[in-house]
This record gives sequence, structure tokens and C-alpha cells, in this order.
Amino acid sequence: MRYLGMVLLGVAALFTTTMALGAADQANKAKAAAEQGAVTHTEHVESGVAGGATESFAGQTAEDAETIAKERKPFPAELPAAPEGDVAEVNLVVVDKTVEIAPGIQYNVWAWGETAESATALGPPIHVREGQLVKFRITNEGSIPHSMDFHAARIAPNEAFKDVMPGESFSFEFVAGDPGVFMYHCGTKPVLAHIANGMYGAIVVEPADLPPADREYVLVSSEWYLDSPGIDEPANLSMDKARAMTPDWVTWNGYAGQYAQHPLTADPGDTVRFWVVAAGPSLSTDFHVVGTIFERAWANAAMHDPQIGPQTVTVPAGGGGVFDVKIDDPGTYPFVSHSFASVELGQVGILKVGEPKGGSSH
Ligand SMILES: [Cu+2]
Repeated sequence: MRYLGMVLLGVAALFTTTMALGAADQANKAKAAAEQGAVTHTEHVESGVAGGATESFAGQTAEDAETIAKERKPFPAELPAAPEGDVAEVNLVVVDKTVEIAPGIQYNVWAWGETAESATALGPPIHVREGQLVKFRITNEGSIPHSMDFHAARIAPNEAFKDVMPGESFSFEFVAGDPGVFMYHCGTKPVLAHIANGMYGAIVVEPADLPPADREYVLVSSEWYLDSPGIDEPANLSMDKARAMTPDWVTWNGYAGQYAQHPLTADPGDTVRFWVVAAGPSLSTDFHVVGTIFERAWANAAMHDPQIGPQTVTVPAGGGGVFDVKIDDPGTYPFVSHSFASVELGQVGILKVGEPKGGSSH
């Protein structure tokens, strides 16, 4: 219970109000800053001196943070269906965008998505089956070069993972011959900046012989390094903080505490499978579900060799892991990185099993 108390205290702290600013004023400033921010940011990163701030903005949220968090639609964690047949077509568009990474915290990212409109930081979860041919196309509608590095591919990186100039598209294909969950990311230099600015995601390569699961969720861990609080105007990357590995926020699927506010769900007795990637850019995640023990854990996504019954498993930066839990008792079960500084910085969600009795009084 002490753990749960700590976790929920952490969740509550996420929504602590620290600054007063009218919402309309904030929106206008964000819009104006977004219009200028991309250029400024680009210049900074290209010159390698993006945002020199080292002061921590951890835990600072907008005045109406709780309302914002409640009303915001969470990033979809459900594993999408894999395409039928022998070919999986994946098309991603890259755009400059301002997104929210915590309640009321705006940040200028390099986003990608299936369309420019749907693009966000992180990219969408991709699901293919082992053996499928992945036909991939990247279209760069951003202002600087970008690229794609699929960890699921065995391919010459100098040919496939090359920079794509603004306004251009590039295609390559690979056979998804190795099952697991893999990171994908932009590999353009400085890679630290491109990953820190949202250019990452997860691709699930599902083996044919995996035991069935009732619910399947994809979780990507990542950290954010801000050059300002991101409240009065959108934050940009602080390269100094990124180099020092001192994040302001650490998130599941790009947004602090979103699944604490909007829990993932399961029925009692369900087998729930988490496909987890640690995108970093630099920190690993020590995956743990409070109140249960993993039925099976495919550490490092080595799908031929599950571990039975571990409590916490490290997912390294740039790596993946697959985790099954089976929970019979209704309740709210937090999932965290058990490196608890990450929980303090926003990396906590809730798996709600059944209809838990009462509130979260403990
Ligand atoms: Cu990039």
C-alpha cells in the first residue's frame, strides 16, 4: 500500500498548479511561438546550441492542469491490428509541430504520423507479423533533414537510414524476420536532439506462436528536456540537459501521467500483454506493475526465451521487452519505471482491472 500511496501522491503532484496564466492568452502565445519556434529551434539545433537552460522545470504545470488532463484524449496505447497478407505498408509524414507533453506544457517537436494532421510525438505504434515484407516510405514535410532507423530491420544503414531532405520522400523495404518489439527512430545527426524532439516509436513484429492475450498495449518510455517551463510559450530542447541526462519529464507514450488520468483497462483474469520500448533518448526503464508479478517476461524482446515470474525487468534505451500479467482481483494497478525518479517526473499509468471498489483512499 505504501507503494501505491507513493505512486498516487506522484500522480497528484503532476497536477499541482504552479503558475497563473489565462488559457486564451496562453493559447495565443503558444500559437505565435509555434509559428516562430520551428525556425528558431532549427537554427539552434543545427548550430548545436539548442536551449542552454539547466534549471529544472519538473512538475510545473498550467493552472488548469487537472481540467486539461481530464479533457485530453490519451495517446492510443492499444496494439493496432497487423495487416493481412505478405506485405505491410507503412507510410510516415514528418512535420514541425507544437504538442502538449504534460498538462498545459507545450513543446516544439518534430512529429510524425500517417498524415501531417495526425502526426505527433511519438510516432504511431506499428504492428506487423513475423515474415511480412515491410514497405516503408518517409515523407519529409518538416524544415530540416530527417530519416528512419528501424531496429527491426537487418539492412545497410548507409543506404536505408539516410537523411531525407525537406520536401522529399524516400522508400525502403525489409523483411520483418526477427520477432519482438523494436524501437524506431530518426537517426539524423545530432541523434540525441532528433530522439529528444519526439522522433521515435515502437514496431511490434509478432511471432506466430505467441500464447494468446486478452488485451495488448504498447508503451514507449521517453524523457523530455526543456529550455523553459513550456507554459507561457512552447519549450524547445535543452541540449545541455539532454547531454547531462537530467529530464524535466519522463513519460509513457509522450505525455506525463496520461494513463493515470485515463487508465488502461482489463477484466479480472485477463492476460494483459505490454509491448514496451524505451526510446530514451538516454534512460532505460525498469518496468514494473505494482500489485502483481509478471506471468511471463520476454526480456530484451527475445521471444524464444521468456522468463517466468520476475517482478521488475529493465528495458534498455533503444530496446524492448514484452510482459504478460494476469490479475484476478479488481483494482487499480500502477505501471511504472521502478527507478522512481521517473515516476516523480510523470512516468506512471494505471491498469484498471474490473470495477475497483471505492476510491483511491490508500
Ligand atoms: Cu529527425
